[in-house]
Amino acid sequence: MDNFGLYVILTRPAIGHVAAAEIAVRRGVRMLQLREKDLPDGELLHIALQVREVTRGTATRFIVNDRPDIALLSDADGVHVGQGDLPVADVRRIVGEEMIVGLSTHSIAQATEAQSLPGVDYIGFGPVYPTTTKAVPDPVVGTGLLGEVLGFSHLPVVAIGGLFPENIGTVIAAGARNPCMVRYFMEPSDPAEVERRIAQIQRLLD
Ligand code: TZP
Ligand code: MG
Repeated sequence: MDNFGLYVILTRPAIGHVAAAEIAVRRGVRMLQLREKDLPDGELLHIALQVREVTRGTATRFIVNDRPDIALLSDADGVHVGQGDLPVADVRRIVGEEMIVGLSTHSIAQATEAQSLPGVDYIGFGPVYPTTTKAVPDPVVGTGLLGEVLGFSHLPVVAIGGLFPENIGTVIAAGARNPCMVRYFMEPSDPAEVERRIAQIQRLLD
């Protein structure tokens, strides 16, 4: 698939999932992931269905983290898995050929392996900088390794981890076209501020 620009992840948005999804759609965000690891399954599915309705028929593709079952049940556009989740080949057996499948990678070896894994549409690479969003983060990769991966990857690369306005310039300078920020977008309790922050980063990617 082609580069898609800013990748937004919904994790405990202070303004709520629906409001945050509505802003992403309004801003033309192309990739929107629901990533909630601590919710009961029924609640997760309920939110996924809501985000699906907000994004349906828009330019915003809806991706579910970790859970091919929830992705299928909510009619999502894709599913994103990590190194400790079901292998991509088995994810594909569940979701079929049409769904987008993303894979998190955290080292040159993993990013290299992902290039030749059938069924991977894009990769995540990080954490670029230290993050508190992940319970047990992998070692920081830094912009040096990110630049290497961007140099050889034929798949879009989502640069993630510890990105804020203060350091986003370093990943853009390394060649990143699809950065992702979780805390920066999810923490404001004012919807207008969330929208301002998304627009601010989008402008840097134009
Ligand atoms: N994968 C690698 S770092 C990360 C994930 C899901 C969390 C990034 O969150 P933040 O708040 O942008 O550092
Ligand atoms: Mg996962």
